[in-house]
Amino acid sequence: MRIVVLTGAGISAESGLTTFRDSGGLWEGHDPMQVATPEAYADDPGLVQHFYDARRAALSQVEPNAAHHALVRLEDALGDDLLVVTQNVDDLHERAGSRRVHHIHGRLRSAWCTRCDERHDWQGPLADGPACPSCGASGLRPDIVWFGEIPYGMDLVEQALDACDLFVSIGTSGVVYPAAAFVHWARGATLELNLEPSAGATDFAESRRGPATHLVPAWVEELLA
Ligand code: BV8
Repeated sequence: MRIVVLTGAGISAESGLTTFRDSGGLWEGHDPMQVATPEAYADDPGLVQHFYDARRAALSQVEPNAAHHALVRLEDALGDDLLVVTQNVDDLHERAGSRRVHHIHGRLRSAWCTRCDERHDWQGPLADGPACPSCGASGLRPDIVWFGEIPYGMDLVEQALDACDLFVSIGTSGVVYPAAAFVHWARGATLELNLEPSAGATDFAESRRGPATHLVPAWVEELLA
């Protein structure tokens, strides 16, 4: 069975990473148009860099949870028949052991040079304008897809959704496109695992409610039984 799993901030919530739209979420403290658009970066790069430096630093305070680990067990069983497509910019899937993970909205622990277009794994801050390891210029921006920018690897995602037997959406509110449209692009069966109904809940053949650390291990055990 070929499965595509889409994850959102909800799968990392129980690891201690704030989601965007839930109460006390990231977008309560920050206007996304002020910190997550190329225009915002042009207007006030310092504000944007500090926003992402803080989130990058927070990654060392958290660990993958039972939902991330359950998807690793599923990958061990399905191999290349499983693809995890994540909207998340954290690295908890990889730190749990997932190998086939595609970040459509980029990664916090990566810096992108706006001068030489090279990308570099990056752990520390960017606000102090460090030199690019390739070209030496101080033009490094967060390797994040902002609103108005094209998500990464959409061809790969479209092909996987067109060929899948099952599409599963975990921990996402379904309000940001094109990710929110994947349920319509998926050829196979569709299942949503979420704490609350997402904006596209009625588009799924089946929806289960609850925390990811309960729903995902139970679903994986059921599938592998
Ligand atoms: C593009 C990186 C062209 C940054 C992000 C008008 C109509 C339709 C679309 C548009 C429009 N105007 C503009 C657009 C396009 C825009 C868009 O969709 N805007 C929205 C706001 C209307 N999209 C874009 O600009 C995209 N680019 O369209 O380019 C194109 C199109 C097609 C093909 C090629 C090119 C680029 C969007 C990417 C922006 N960057 N992230 C950063 O991280 O700072 S988006 C960001 O928000 C996330 O990555 C994610 O994608 C999105 C939503 O977040 P979620 O992950 O869903 O988190 P949220 O907090 O919202 O929800 C959490 C959910 O989890 C909830 O449902 C909750 O119930 C659940 N939950 C909570 N705890 C748990 C849980 N579930 C289980 N267990 C728990 N414990």
